[in-house]
Amino acid sequence: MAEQNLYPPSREFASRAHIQSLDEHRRLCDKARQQPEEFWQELAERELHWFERWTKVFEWNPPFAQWFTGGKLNASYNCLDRHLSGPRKDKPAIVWEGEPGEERIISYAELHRMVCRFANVLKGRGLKAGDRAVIYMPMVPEAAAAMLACARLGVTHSVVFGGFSAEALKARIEDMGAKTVITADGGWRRGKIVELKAAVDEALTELEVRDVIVLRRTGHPVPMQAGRDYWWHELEQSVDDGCPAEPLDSEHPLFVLYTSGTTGKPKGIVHATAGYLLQTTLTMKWVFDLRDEDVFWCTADIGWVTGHSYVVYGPLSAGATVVMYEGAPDFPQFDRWWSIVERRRVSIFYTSPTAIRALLKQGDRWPEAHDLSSLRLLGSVGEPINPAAWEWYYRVIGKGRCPIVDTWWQTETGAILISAMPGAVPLKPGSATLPLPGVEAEVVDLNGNPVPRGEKGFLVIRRPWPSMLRTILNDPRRYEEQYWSRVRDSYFTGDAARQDEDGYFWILGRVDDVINVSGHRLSTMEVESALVRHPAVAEAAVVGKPDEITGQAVCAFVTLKAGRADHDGLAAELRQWVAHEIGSFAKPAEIRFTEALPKTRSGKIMRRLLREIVTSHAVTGDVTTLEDLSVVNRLAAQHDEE
Ligand code: 7RM
Repeated sequence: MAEQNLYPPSREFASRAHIQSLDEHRRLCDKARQQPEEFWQELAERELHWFERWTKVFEWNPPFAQWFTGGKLNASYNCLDRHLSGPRKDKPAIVWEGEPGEERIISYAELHRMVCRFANVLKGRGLKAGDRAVIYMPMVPEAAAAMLACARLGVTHSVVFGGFSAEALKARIEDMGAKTVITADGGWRRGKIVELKAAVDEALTELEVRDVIVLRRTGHPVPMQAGRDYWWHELEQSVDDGCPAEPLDSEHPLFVLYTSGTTGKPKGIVHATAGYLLQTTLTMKWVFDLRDEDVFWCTADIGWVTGHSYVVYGPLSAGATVVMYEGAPDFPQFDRWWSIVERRRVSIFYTSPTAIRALLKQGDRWPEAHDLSSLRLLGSVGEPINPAAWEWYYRVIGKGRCPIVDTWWQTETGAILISAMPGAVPLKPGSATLPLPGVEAEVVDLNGNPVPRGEKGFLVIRRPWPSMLRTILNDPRRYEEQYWSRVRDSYFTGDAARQDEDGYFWILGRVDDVINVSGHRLSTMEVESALVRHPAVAEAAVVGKPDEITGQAVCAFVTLKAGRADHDGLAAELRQWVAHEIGSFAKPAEIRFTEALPKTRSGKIMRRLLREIVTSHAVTGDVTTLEDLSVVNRLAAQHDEE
């Protein structure tokens, strides 16, 4: 399987790369395995600025890890101040484009000033190290500045993706115990305003916070509540340009990011400052092969982990020029992204397979109308990339010149863990290739024994790594249960995988009730809980249905309360309901009304059967514990009629 589809690095690429050969790759892996303390210590010295040196490289009291204990540093200082003493001072840090077409080019010195000023605003509102703030903003430079201002003071931030609803926002503000919300009047998406401030107001109807700080972005009128809501630009009028970066403990919580798990309640993933910053910075070199002249564009929204690690912390810490775009890829036309690549001379481009498939579908004429010759490296993240999408990305976007790094990682891992180093590792389309140095990934059975090469198993990581999550906010028991109890002394990723004869990893998708829609994680139970809160719904079961563009799509089986007839209007209403409860991206693509759901004798919904119905239309395997087999037959038959 392997050989005929191998894409070794070109000599030209390898000769200029940070890591230039498989030998060098292997040496790093060996060193990390044999002398982990020395390995990580040298990298921490080389890659980060420290106010005070650590006393211990790592401490591992399963399931809790600490890295660089005793050390003091500041993420904002590392992303800004340390670049100001040399030529990077006037280098563009952020090249931003608004959806309506405005552009801003912000140098490191200017971004530093923006961040210091906003940190002083936060200080003026009484925020200090250990406090928490929620950020709910569009993709504008101030969103990155707000994150870095929090980091500067030691205020732990939680960015909530602007596509989440007021309900979802409220749950996150509450779980964070945040007293400050940073938002904007709105943002632009497909020519329309996303009403962020309105959602904040709705979220805060039954929840008290001290301050809501509002950036004026669109300029459309929004109500401001006296004594609670403040305009960013007004608070900023009276602050100065300087704000020292707080020396923080290595383990100081930099941010919390909510992600979907097996249950209906999202988990607040906690990341610590030093380890997170080290691995995001390092992967900029190892994986993206970053050089000073590069223009780096990761298309993710800052509301997802990819935006945290590869729009803000990783690239800025590494001193890159980052492209940031506010709006939709298809606005006003399908070539918006390619036009940005051409005009900004993007050299490293990082996006999701869903986006690639959606743009591929529009045909080659869109990218072909643009000069994409500045590109030298492409990246993929969020879901497995299928061969057709890989080929198109490689040929039509990269013109057969640019390696594609398929990067496997998670909100929990903080940084990329499995990926090619593009100057060293030959690519195989669809494989994330090999674990990075220091990452002991394995494919095992439930007892933790490695499965033979070629066989499917659970992807686990055998020992802690610097950017690993530290806990789940307010729920350390769930942290232990979810990640460290399934397979003994190993981190359980929730993914199935296979290793081929060359040791390459092929990620096969989730083994839990998490589905992946457009590279966004959704819990089936989260959507089910949202549906059953609707007055007409009795029960709901949600499964992922294969989708040509989005990878998986949400398919909901719904039973109604007595007296409600199923009709088209209700399906539309339920879809809207889910958008309101979670966010538009969680809307079921399909709702199927049924009289009953297949259950085991103990009353558990048999999602496996529903999955089979939506994927293969037929039901195979063991159904002997089904309470009522006719339910399944009816559902399958209903499908055939459609
Ligand atoms: C970065 C991110 C994590 C889940 C993960 C996988 C899937 C991510 C890849 C991938 C195949 C990849 N964080 N996943 N990257 N599957 N190949 N390169 O996506 O927390 O939102 O999702 O995404 O299932 O467990 S995430």
